[in-house]
Amino acid sequence: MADTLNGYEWLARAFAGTGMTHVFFVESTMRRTLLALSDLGVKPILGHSEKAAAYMADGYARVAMRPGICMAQSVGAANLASGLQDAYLGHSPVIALTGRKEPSFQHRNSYQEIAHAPLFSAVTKFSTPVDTTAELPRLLRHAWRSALADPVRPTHLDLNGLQGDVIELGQTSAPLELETEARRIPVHRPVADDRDIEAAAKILSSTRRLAIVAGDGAAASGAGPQILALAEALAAPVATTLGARGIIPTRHRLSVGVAGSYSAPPANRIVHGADLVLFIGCDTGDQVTLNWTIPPIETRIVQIDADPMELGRSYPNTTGLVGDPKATVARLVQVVGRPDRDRAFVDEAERIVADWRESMTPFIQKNTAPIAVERLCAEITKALPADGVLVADTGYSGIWTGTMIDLDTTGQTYLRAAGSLGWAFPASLGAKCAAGDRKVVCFTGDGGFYYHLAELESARRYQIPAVVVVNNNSGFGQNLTGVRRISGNRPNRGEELIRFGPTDFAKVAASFGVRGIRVEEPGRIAPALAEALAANEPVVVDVVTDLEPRAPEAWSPPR
Ligand SMILES: Cc1ncc(C[n+]2csc(CCOP(=O)(O)OP(=O)(O)O)c2C)c(N)n1
Repeated sequence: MADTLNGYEWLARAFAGTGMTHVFFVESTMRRTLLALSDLGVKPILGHSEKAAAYMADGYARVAMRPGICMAQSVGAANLASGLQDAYLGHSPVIALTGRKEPSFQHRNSYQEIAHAPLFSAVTKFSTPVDTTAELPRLLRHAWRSALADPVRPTHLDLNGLQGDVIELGQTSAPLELETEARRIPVHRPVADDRDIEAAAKILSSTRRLAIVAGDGAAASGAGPQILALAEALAAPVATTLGARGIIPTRHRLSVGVAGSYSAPPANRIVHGADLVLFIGCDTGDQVTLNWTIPPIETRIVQIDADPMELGRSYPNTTGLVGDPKATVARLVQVVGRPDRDRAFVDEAERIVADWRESMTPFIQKNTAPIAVERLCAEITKALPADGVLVADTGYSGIWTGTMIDLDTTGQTYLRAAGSLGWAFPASLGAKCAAGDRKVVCFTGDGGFYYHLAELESARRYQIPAVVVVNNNSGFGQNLTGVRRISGNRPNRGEELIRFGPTDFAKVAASFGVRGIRVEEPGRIAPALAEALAANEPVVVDVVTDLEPRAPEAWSPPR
C-alpha cells in the first residue's frame, strides 16, 4: 500500500512523474496542486483566458506528443470547453480539469454555474465528474489512457469543489503512476493483418495511375520515411492533408503538395486524375477531399488507418487495413518489393507541380511594397531552422503556409489550426514550452492575432521565446472574396464587414514589453526573421501586407 496523500499531493506527484514540464490554467483553480507542481519543477503557466490556456495545452501536447493539461474553475468551464474544439478536431491529447460546485449546491440556482457535461460532450471522448479523491487516480488514469488511445482526442475531469478543492483536500493511498510505459503518440503500433497487406500490395502494384494521400494520422505516426519508400517503389505521387504538410520533403519530386480546399492547384488535379488512391492515416473529411470530389466518390480506394471506424467512412469502394501507418506501411514496402513501374503518372505530376511553381516565381521575387505574402513565405522557408516548428493559424494563414512554405527536413514540424481562428498564437506558446531548444515560428493574420493579444503579457512574463509573424493586412483577407461575391463585386460594398485596423503590432508588442519589429519593405523580412530567431525572447514580426492579394485557390473538377 502506498502512502496516504492529499488529492493535490497525489495529483502533483503523479503529473510530475510523467515527465511533464508545464501545465496551463486560469485562476481560480487547483491552487494547492499548482503550487505543489511548481515545487516539483512543473511550471504552471497562467494565461489570460481559459480558451487561450486550452490552446496552449494543445500546442504543448502536439509537440510533446503526450498529454497537455489545462485547468479552470467552474465559471471558466464553458470558456475552456470552447478551446477544446481544435484539439478535438486536430486529434490532440489535451486533458482538461475543471472545478464544479459541491453536490449540495446543485439544482438550486447557484451563482456562476451551469451544467458542465453538455459543454464537454462534443469536444471530448471521455468526460466525467470526480466526486471523491479516492476515485481520482482511477478516473485520471482512464482520462489519460483514453486521450492517448486512437483516435487521440481531449478528455475531461470535472472535480468536486468550485476550485477542485474538495478533491484536492480528500485523501488517497493509490499508487502514483498514471501510465506504466511512458510512450509518445501513437502509444501502440499494431501492424495490419498479413493477408490484408498482401491483398493491398497486389491491388497497388497493378494500378498504373496511383496517388497517395497522407493525412494527419500518418504525420502523428511519423510515417514519412516509410511513405516515401512506398511511393518510390510504386512510382506514386504523394499529396497530404494540410496537417501532414512536410511529412515528406515538400520539394521532393514525388511531393505534389496539400490536397483539398486549402490547397494550390497541383495536388487536386493529380489526385483527381488517379485510378486508385491510397489514403494513409487520413480522415477523408471535406477539407482534404474538397467536399468528396478529390478523388471522385466512386474512385477505388485502399485505406490504412489505426482506427477501424475510419475505413470506408466516406468512400464506399474501399479496401481497408487496420494498423499504425508507420508500422503498416513499413511492412507494405517489404511485400511490394521493387515492381517494374510505368512512370508516366509521376512524370505528369512532376510537370504539373513544376509549372505551378514557376507561375509563382514573380510573386516570390516581388521586391516592392506592399509585401507579397508569397515573398514572406519564401523568406520563412529560408529562415526556418532544420528542426524548427511552424504553427499556422486557420484560413489564409493555413493556405499560405500550406502552399508557399516549403518544409524540407524531416526535423521540421508543421502544426495548423483545425479551424478556430486565433488558435495559433497561444498554441505556439504552448508548443514552445514543449520544444526545448527548437525554434517556434507562429504565422497568423492580424484578425487571428487580435483574439489572444493579451497572451503577449504571458509570453513576456514567462519569457517564452516564440517568434510571431503577423501577416498584417488590416482585415479578414480571406473573406474579401466572399463579401465581394455576395455584393455583386460593387467596389467597397460590404467591406466594412471585414476591414479593420490599421494597427502597428510592433508598437502593441512594445507596450507589453515584448520586442516588436515592423516590416514594410520586402528586403527587411530576412533581417527581421534572423533577428527574431536569434533572440532568446518572444518577438513579434509585424509584416505590413495588403488585403487585396488572394492566396492560391484550390483546383476543382470541371462540372
Ligand atoms: C472562431 C472562428 N471565427 C470565425 C472564423 C472564420 N474565418 C476564417 S478565416 C477568417 C479571416 C482571417 O483573417 P486574418 O487572421 O486576418 O487572416 P487573413 O485572411 O487576412 O490572411 C475568418 C473570419 C473562424 N475560422 N474561426
